[in-house]
Amino acid sequence: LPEAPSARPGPTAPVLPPCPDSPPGLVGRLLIEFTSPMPLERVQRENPGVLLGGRYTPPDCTPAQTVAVIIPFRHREHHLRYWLHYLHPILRRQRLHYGIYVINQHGEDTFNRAKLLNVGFLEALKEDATYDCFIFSDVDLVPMDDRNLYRCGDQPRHFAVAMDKFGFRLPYAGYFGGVSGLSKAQFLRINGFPNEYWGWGGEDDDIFNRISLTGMKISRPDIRIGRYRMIKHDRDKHNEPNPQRFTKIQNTKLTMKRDGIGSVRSKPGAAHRRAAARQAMSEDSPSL
Ligand code: UDH
Repeated sequence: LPEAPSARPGPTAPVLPPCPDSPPGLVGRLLIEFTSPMPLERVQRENPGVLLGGRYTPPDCTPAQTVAVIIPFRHREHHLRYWLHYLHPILRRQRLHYGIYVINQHGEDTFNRAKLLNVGFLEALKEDATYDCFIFSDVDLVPMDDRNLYRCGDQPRHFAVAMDKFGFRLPYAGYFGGVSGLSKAQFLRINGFPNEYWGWGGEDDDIFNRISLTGMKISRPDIRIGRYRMIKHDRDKHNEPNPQRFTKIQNTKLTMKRDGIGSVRSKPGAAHRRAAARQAMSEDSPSL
């Protein structure tokens, strides 16, 4: 892939008009299927405008936001190929200025989805400090309608409201799993995501609690538009249901101040990331 140019146009670059609020080239409902294998070469060939690092900028307008899409990941290469195949064209039609960050958990310890998402937030900002919208997406979820716009608003956004595996409806009113989006300020306001949910389940409810406890409300697309196909899979190894999840989600109010983006520990560069988190928090969130 070609290398990404610097994030901002140089002084001689023409000033492009703002991208329209409703992108004109959307097609609506999409046919999504996962039958034939998806070679990465095909994804690359069909998305020539996408630059190294999975980055894209519309050629003809200036988007209002810079969007980092963060994917928690381990051993799901063939899901990732489908995801890239479907999502790049959708995000392009939505006229987004975006970058994709696949955050791989190294080794075979118990999976920790929310902590990977925290790491993704910090890694994306380390690469480009202008990111102001963060979309957190499971690797096996593909939107069935490109009018489900991957952008941030004045409240945290839940995108995956109608998944095929839940019969195209919300499984419960407070569901915030699958695909969600927060602006940088919203993310920092809730001290990011919890780092202490090991194994499957509960972390999305903890995030929902954080949002409610800080006085924000979830925004969602219409159920006819927020439809998703999930790539079928068996339960992964080393991601067994977390038996502590029920007790932990009772305690978000107590834990969210000490456990979050301000306390992520990972290798390498953990100290650097903590410094970046502290700096980001002091710039955007004086209340935390
Ligand atoms: N993930 C990985 N690798 C893993 C575990 C999880 O990449 O080993 C990521 C991936 O992005 C995935 C997300 O974390 O989409 C959420 O994990 P999940 O897909 O296991 O969660 P979900 O609730 O599935 O979708 C639960 C298990 C379903 C078993 C169904 C058996 N028929």
